[in-house]
Amino acid sequence: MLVLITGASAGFGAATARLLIQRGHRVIITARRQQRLHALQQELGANCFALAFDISDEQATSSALQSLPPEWQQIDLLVNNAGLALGIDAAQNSNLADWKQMIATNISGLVSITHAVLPGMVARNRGHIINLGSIAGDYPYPGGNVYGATKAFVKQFSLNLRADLVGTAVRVSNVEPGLCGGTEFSKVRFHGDDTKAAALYSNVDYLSAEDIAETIVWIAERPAHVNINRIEIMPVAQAPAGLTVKKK
Ligand code: 8X3
Repeated sequence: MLVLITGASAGFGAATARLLIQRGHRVIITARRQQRLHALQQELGANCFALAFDISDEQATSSALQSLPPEWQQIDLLVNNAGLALGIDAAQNSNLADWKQMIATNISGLVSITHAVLPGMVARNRGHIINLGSIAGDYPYPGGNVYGATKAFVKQFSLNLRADLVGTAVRVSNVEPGLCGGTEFSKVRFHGDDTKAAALYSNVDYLSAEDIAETIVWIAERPAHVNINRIEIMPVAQAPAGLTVKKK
């Protein structure tokens, strides 16, 4: 299987690349950070190809895909992992630039690369798109505002793709992780404030990037007639939030 993973320089993306390579697949790793990608490519060897571009830049995405050598072009699995949360303040205190950046990456970037890769999958009648959603797209929580809304988009986009692709062999899945630690996600969300990140993640048995990588690979390796539409995964220590009532 030839796989393209976005946001592969760290976290879920890098863990998924490692596991897929171990299992004998070929993997194109993509991200903005060229040096990090290069180091991972060196670690993973000849079955790994590094392609650096910014997924929020539509032109850069298109040029990068077109620059792939012919033997790396027929992508069987697209893992739309690139995405970020920025801030956890109430909407009224949030930064508009953060909101726009989440929309640019989590929605526009994901949509652009999907639009570029999908026609080839349909023409070959072979392919799978695995999107990284979030439980934040299923359940509201304070400070989840635009981040959760971008992930709700990803969930519905995934299901709508299924509607359009029925009758083809192309599969679409949405992976919806809950609290996951040990990745750069929290550092980015809190703009590098490790104290705030530690307050949320300390003393919790959170999910690891490897837990999510295993789920992605399991979904990809189901028999060709099986489509996992969406899968929601939380650490045992987390539960869907209850509704809030503010007493007078
Ligand atoms: C991130 C999961 O629990 O921080 O997508 O919203 S959570």
